[in-house]
Amino acid sequence: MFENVLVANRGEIAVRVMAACEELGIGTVAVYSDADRDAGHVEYADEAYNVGPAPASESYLDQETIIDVAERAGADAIHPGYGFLAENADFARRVEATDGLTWVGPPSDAMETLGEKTKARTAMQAAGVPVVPGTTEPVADADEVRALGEEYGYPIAIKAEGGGGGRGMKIVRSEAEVDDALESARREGEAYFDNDSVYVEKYLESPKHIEVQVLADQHGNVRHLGERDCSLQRRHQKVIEEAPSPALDDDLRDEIGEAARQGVSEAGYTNAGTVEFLVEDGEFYFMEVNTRIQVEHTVTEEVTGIDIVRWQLRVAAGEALAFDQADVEIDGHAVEYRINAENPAADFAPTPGKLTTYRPPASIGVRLDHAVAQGDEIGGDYDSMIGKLIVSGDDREHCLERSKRALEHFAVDGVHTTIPFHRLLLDDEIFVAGDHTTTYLDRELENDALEAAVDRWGSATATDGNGSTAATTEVTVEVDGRRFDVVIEDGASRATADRTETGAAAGGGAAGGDDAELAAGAVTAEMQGTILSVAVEEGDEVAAGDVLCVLEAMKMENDVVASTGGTVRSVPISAGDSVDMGDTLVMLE
Ligand code: MV4
Repeated sequence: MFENVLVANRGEIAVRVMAACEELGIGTVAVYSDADRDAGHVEYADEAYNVGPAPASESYLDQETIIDVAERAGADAIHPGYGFLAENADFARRVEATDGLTWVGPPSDAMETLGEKTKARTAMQAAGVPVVPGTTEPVADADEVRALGEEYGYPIAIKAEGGGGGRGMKIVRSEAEVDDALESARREGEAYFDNDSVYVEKYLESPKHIEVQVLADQHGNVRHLGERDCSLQRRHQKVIEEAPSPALDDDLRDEIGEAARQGVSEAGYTNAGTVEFLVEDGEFYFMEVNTRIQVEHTVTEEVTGIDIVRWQLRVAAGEALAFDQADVEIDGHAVEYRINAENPAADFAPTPGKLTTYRPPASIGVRLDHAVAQGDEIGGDYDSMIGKLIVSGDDREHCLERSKRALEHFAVDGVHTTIPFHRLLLDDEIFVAGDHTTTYLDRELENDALEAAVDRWGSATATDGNGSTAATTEVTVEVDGRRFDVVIEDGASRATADRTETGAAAGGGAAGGDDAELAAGAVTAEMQGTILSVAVEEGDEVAAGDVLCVLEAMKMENDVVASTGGTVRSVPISAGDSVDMGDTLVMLE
């Protein structure tokens, strides 16, 4: 086994790899950029080396410096994590060629073959794995594309050979669209990948994205660890992944797993990898191979009990896989939620900032892979991931119940996060039923719903993207021995509520939204409850202190009163309505 492993990555995956090293008694070497001096992975490692300025191209992607550091630190292996240099066959080759260093990943030759789309298609087809009907050679001109459209039937997809993540892919629905689509696929291929070669496939309208985890050693043993369903994507970004897939039956599951195993086996692959498929109408088609550990490997670990990163290290060191295919059992269900510093209500724009509150959930069924702590700064130099929440349960339904609990108890302030988005999805019929496909979010997700989710469940103090924050102070008060959490708007005029316990006098409580809403005159509910009565209607003139409505919450009747005078513009609630904290009760102007 290795004695000292350099982890050429940052964030949660660097810590995940170091955790596996630590358990195997291996020393750990971190690399970091100027922007990451205080990062979690640096603190976690036994030793750490600065490899350059914040831009990844000058630090985490600097091949020469990273290999120099490995030699200087006396490392005997490099683990690349995901992203950065993980799928760079040239870098793998350089590591392989350096005396005393081992690449913790597949052989560079296998990375090269499987990393290129048409080569991978050819290799898989040769191994008997079904691929989407299409060409394995680039197409010459529009006439050839039209002939293929005739052969497969429209729609077809024109894809850039170097493509990925949806870039350089054009959907063609009729013969008339061929010329324009071909031209733009070539243009994008040239712009993004320096390669204007394109090929053609039959286009599947609404497939599931299913991927199979494989592990292979250097003794010819290849095992698959079942599938993950990554169909829930937004603009080609995965947001939620799960294992097993709610869309496969056991027969299809075995068939896909076996196809993946066979495919990589014939490509001379070793270490961990993922074979991606599209699945539609009970048929599966090979898409591509990811020659690295993936973000979502965690859900497979949870349902198989197999530590994939530990095995990456063991097989790279020459050990044989110690389990047979028949030993791999899928037990229960796991879902991974990517917790990103992004504002779901603003097109998921990243919102860098300081984690003023960071209190993740714990208890049964919860795993958290992260490398941050309260008080840390989420910078803008790398991806926006704060961490990954992985929830396990006996079955999917149980897992989703636990997920609701875990997400409710995930407190983050200072930055926006994807937590409100996840909570919204857990109330979404299609997702809960497992009926979503890869096109679901982009077609069906409405911004109104996202805005409401962020209002309801988002950070009250997140920077709004313009650098300003809605300042609030939270205090806890006891009223007749009962605790209440009260949010006070700093420096803003505020709506207040007089709280009257049924039959007896009491006091305290406040209502209000954020500063922007107050400026616009929204009086919002301070807590979840039921509207008992509404005292005003549109057009009424009210004075400061007038009762607007009565909200029953926690067995108390709360008078919601106007903090300033004005005209009632709208009353979106009526008696009997249930409202959530933050919901608008009355609009004043
Ligand atoms: C497809 C497809 C349907 N038919 N190819 C998008 C990114 C690239 N890696 C492959 N992609 C697709 N290729 C054919 N022949 C649908 C997609 C696709 C998709 C695939 C996986 C996950 C999410 C997706 C979202 C939209 C489209």
